[in-house]
Amino acid sequence: MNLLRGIKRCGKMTYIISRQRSTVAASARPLTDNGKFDRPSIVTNEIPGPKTRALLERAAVVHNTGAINFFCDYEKSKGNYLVDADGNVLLDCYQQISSMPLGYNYPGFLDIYKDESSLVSVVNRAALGNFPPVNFTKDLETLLTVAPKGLTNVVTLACGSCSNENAYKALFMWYQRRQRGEEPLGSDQNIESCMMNKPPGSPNLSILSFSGAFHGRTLGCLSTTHSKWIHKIDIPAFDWPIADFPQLKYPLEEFKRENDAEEARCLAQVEELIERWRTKSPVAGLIIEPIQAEGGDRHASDDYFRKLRNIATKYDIGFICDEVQTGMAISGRFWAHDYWNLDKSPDIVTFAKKMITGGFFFSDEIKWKEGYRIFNTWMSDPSKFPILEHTLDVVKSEDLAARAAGVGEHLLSGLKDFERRYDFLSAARGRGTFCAIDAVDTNTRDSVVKTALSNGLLIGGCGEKTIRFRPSLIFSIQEADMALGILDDVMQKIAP
Ligand code: PSZ
Repeated sequence: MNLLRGIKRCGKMTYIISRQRSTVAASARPLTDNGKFDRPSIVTNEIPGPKTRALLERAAVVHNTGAINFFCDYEKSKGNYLVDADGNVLLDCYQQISSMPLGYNYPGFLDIYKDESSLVSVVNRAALGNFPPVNFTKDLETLLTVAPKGLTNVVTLACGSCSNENAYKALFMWYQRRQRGEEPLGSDQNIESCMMNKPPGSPNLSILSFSGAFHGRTLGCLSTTHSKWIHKIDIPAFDWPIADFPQLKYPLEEFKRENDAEEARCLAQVEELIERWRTKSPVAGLIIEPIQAEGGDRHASDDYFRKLRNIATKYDIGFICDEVQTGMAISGRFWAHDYWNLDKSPDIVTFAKKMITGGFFFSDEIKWKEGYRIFNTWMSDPSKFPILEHTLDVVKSEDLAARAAGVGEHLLSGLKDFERRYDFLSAARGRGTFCAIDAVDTNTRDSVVKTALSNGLLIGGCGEKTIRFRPSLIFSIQEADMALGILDDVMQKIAP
C-alpha cells in the first residue's frame, strides 16, 4: 500500500474551517460506521461526565486522583478515537501521553493473544534478567532492527524513567572503567567506600542536563528534570550542572542571526560547565531530548546538536539522546536524532512510550562485563513483545515515518495559518506530527485545551503556554483537518 502517495495528494487540500464541525462534535448521534468512528461525539454536558465523576469520588478515598483527566473505555475505543466512561468519543491527538503508536485496538491486535505462546507470556511473567523466555533473544534482535546507527547493543527496561536512570549508571560505569585502567573493580578500598556511599567506590561524578528538560521523576532522573517545580519540590537533588537549552525566537527565518547567537552562547556554556565541574564532580556525560517535550516543545537546530555531540567527543564524555517521547517515527524519521546527520552516533539512545517497552541502545564502548550491574526483576514486560513485533512490522511495511512526515506537514501548515489569523497564538512548530503552537499565556492555553476537549478533541499542554499534538502514527490528513476544524472553532470562541 502506498500511503505516502495518498498523503501527498491529500496534502494539497486545505483543512476545512467549519462551524459544522463543532456542531457535529457536540451532537449525540451514533457515530459508528462499520464499527469505526469517523468523528467525535459528545454526549455529556461537560467532561468529566457523571460516570467519571462517580468513579473519581470512589477512587479519591484510597488514591490521589489529582492527575486523572477522565476514566476511559478501552474496549470501545478504536483507532484515533478514545471513548470515555460516559460514552463521549474523542478525536485523540494525545494518545496516552504520546504512547500509542497505532491508536486503539489496531486491527488484528486483539487476536495476538489467541496465539498460545503469546498468552503464556501474559500468564507467566518472566523475571527477564534471570529467567528469560526462549524467544527473548529473538525479541532483542527484533529491537536491534531499529537500532540507531552504530549502537549494536540493547537492554530492555520497564519505563522511560528506568531507561534513563540505568543509562546514567551505564555511563558512570564506563567513565570509571577508563579511570581505573587495570585496577580491579572490587578492590577492598572500592568495596568498603561504596558500601558507605563514599568515593572512590561511589565517585563524585555528574550528568549534565539542560534547562527545561524532562527525563523522568525517579531520584537520579529528577536531578536532570527541570520542566516543572511540582515534580521536584521537597525531593533532594544531585548538585549537577545545568546548561541553558537554546530559547529560539519564531518565526525562525526572521530571527536567524539571534537564534544562531543564542545557540552559540548555549554551546559555549556547556563547555564552560564541563570545565568548571572537573574538580568537584566531573561530568561523565550529558543527556538531551531532540525536542524538549514536557518543557514546552522547544527545538534547536540540527547544527546545534551536531556541535553538542562534537563537544561531548572533544571532552570524552558520554552523549545520551533521550528519545522516549520523540522516538518511533512520530518526528517523520524513526529517531528524531536521525535528522542531525551525526558523524558519531550518540553513545546511548533511550526509549519507551510508543516503543512498547522501555530500554536503551548502546555502543560497544559502553558495554559492561559483569552481570547484575544493570538489572531488576522485570526488566520490561515480555508479554508486550508480540505487540512490539507486530507494531514494528506495521511501522516499517507501511512506512509510517513517511506518513507522519506528510500528515505533520499538513498539520503544521494549519497551525501556521492559525498563527497568522489569531493574535494570541505564535511559534507554530513541529517535526512530523510532533507539532505545537504557543498561546499568549498559561490561562489561554489551558482554556484552549479544555474547550477543545468539550468539543471532542483531545490535545495536550506542555511548558508554560504550549499546546501540543501527539497523535498516533496512523493519524490521517482527514483527521488532521477535523482536529484543525474543531480547534478553529475553539480559537474563535476564545479570541479576546
Ligand atoms: O508528568 C509526567 O510524569 C510525564 S508527562 C510525559 C512524560 C512524563 N514523559 C515521559 C518521559 C519523557 O517524555 C522523556 C523525554 N524522557 C523520559 C520520560 C519518562 O518516561 P516514563 O514516564 O515512562 O517514566
